Amino acid sequence: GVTSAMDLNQAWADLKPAERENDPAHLKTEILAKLAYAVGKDPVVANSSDWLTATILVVRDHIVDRWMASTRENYRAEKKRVYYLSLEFLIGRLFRDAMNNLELTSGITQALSELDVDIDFIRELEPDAALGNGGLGRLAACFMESMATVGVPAYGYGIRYDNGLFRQAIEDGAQVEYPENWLAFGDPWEFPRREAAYTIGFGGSVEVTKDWDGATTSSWKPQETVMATAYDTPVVGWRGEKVNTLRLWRARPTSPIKLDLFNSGDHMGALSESNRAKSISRVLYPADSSEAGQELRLRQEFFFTSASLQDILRRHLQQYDTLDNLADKVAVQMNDTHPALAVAELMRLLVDQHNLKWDEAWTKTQAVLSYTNHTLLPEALETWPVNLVERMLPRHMQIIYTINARLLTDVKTAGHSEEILEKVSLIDEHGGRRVRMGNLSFVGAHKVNGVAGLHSDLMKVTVFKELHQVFPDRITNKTNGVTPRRWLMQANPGLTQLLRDTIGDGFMDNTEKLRDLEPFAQNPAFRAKFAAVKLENKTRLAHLIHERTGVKVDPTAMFDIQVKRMHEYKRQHLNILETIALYNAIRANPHKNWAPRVKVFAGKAAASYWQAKSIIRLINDVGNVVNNDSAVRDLLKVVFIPNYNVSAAEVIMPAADLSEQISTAGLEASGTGNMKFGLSGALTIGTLDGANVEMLEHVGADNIKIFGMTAQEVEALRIKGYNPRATIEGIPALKEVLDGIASGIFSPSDKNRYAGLVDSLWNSDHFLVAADFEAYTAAQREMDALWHDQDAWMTKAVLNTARMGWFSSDRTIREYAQEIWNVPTV
Ligand code: GL9
Repeated sequence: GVTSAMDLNQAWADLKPAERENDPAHLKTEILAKLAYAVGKDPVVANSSDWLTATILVVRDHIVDRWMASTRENYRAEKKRVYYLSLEFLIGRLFRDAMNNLELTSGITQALSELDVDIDFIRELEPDAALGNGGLGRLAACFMESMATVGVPAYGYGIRYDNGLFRQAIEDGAQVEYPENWLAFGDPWEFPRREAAYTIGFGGSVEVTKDWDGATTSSWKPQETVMATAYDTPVVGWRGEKVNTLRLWRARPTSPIKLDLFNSGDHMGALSESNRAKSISRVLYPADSSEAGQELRLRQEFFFTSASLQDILRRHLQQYDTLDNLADKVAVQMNDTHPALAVAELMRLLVDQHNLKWDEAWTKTQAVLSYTNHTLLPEALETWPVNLVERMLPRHMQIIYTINARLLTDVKTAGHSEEILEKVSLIDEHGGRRVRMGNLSFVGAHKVNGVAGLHSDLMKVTVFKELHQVFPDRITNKTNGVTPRRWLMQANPGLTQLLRDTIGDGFMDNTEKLRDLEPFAQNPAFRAKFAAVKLENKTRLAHLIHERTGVKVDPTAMFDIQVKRMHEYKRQHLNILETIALYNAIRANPHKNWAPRVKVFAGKAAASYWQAKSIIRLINDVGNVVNNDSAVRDLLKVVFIPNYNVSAAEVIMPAADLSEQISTAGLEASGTGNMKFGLSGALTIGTLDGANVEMLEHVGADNIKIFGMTAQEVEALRIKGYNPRATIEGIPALKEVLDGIASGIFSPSDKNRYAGLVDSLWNSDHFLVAADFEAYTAAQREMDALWHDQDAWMTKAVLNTARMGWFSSDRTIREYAQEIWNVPTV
């Protein structure tokens, strides 16, 4: 009989992914069909972008069937859903990721090659979706992929920024920012959802009505409204078993143009309201661990939080028709305090719109919400002026006051002191009243987590000391992880193949199986293959470096790499100062047995962060001098790769011999680059900070170089009083470096260029660069010695790969699922 399209689709979806057609001939037909009917091009005239779009649409079709099946199954089985609210999703490119997870890579590569299309060439044409700043946003992207992989039904909710993180260029050695435009030619992955649209209010007043029994109902009458409309991107898990949704909101005006104004000749006025609405989803704030402060940022935060919660309640009510079981079916994770208004907004929706009693609403709110803290840096802890919140969100401010009044009463009743009361309060009363978003998140959540063991411990004695005393069971640790699909299988195909040939495919489904590699660390033949893969990856990076900076580097030298956002606490300046000291030492003693090194840096600085920009410029200026000094020959090269992003990281991580993780102890909450490097067999030189502490536990002290002050020692030194001047005077090599910089050796045309940077080290050195300088130098010389024993180096490198399996984000997500969300995993 006749087989319907539905039946065919069903048959297709029922097949196991491994059995599914990865047949090049079939895929070729599909690609040609897309090229003609979706892109509108004849193969004869199609350009590379056309082929990429056509191929992406084919891959997308393969995802869609599984996406619908997943969604249908979650609904049918009445599964609890997890909602990950994040202002940032740093997803990067999706083509290779989706293809890999569907196991279509070989088929598509072959199909394209038969069509005379080079997959590696068109792959690079996909824009890198940079809807995030750094670690926090990339973590959200890894989590989305892992939630799909371990079978947690999940939605990511965020903002569909027109412009992601700025593009960084280096001009004359300095960072210059250019707007980024990832949507210029549309996004083939996304599905606009016209039907999913919500009204978001701002400003106005609160109306109170008295019911017949004297109870009051509050109702917010916003003065301004904007529309949030949804764009969905499917997120496919490993082996294509489950597909979740990333739902990003775009801001649109409720009325696109005021026609009366337009007709009366006020063309600008007619559009101003529309522009005000659209500006909410216009651009990602390029603020790295620092407070954005502006009103537009608070509007963004409320906009996506409110749209997401309205969507969540709508979906829940449509399925269950009651809110009684809300906490059994819904878990909402607040990624940092950016969605902290969820506490007040969920209360408002439950109490004002769904008529729940306060206590019942509060119980549900706490049971649904949980909060992840990502930093202890005081400047990054969000607070908003009470008068701003009052003006923009009058009803939310009332709710926050009520939560606070009840909180303070409870805490007082429990016998806590005035001093504790003042610290747990949601309002900071010092110097202009402000709402503490961290406290609001903590109080509204049933669990609060840090992102590495040390970080979670420090939370209990610093930012949340008093709240932890009052609620001792609330803080828990969830050490970060990274997805091995992107950071091992896709970024490092050479190593992946070697691993499969050596220990079989088990590690691809469970990275703990990488442990099977341990015995091979002692096997010279295996080490040689491992070293060959590393060399191939370094050669690839050497090409990228040459292409982007014009500098030629030798792939057989040690690749010593520090890539991450530019920030004083991460201490790129410690690295470059030590590099200059090494340069001085090589010049003084050119024929010593130095280990040839390529020092690689990359990372963006917030546009207004002068000190960070100054460090970028110094790195470039130093590179200019060192790379052109024939006296150092090829013993030292210094390069700064412009425009660090996810795609660059995919080339950089697998090519490192040495990974720099040298933050002032106690300040890097976790770090995740450290894990990506380690997985690809880089040795780490680092402080006992963030997840480095746990990396030490997993790889063993012989296989990681830890140096410098501990977090405790840092604190003790600060209490005792740190004297940078005396410290620098006591380290002649460091003094020589600083004097050299100050005298303009690296900036002959502008001798004062680094006065600010150098002075701040002499006078305050808040991040203890001088205090750790000697320990860092000694650790680096140990790495030199080890480099000369390549067998010993490679043994440690192999053991790093073998023992990094625990740092898979699958493990992290399983922990969240079990201990915070109460959802099963597969
Ligand atoms: C960060 C921390 O600084 C990192 O140590 C941590 O690994 C990540 C993810 O938990 O979160 N917090 C933070 O604000 N950023 C982080 O990277 N900053 C950016 O994302 C730029």
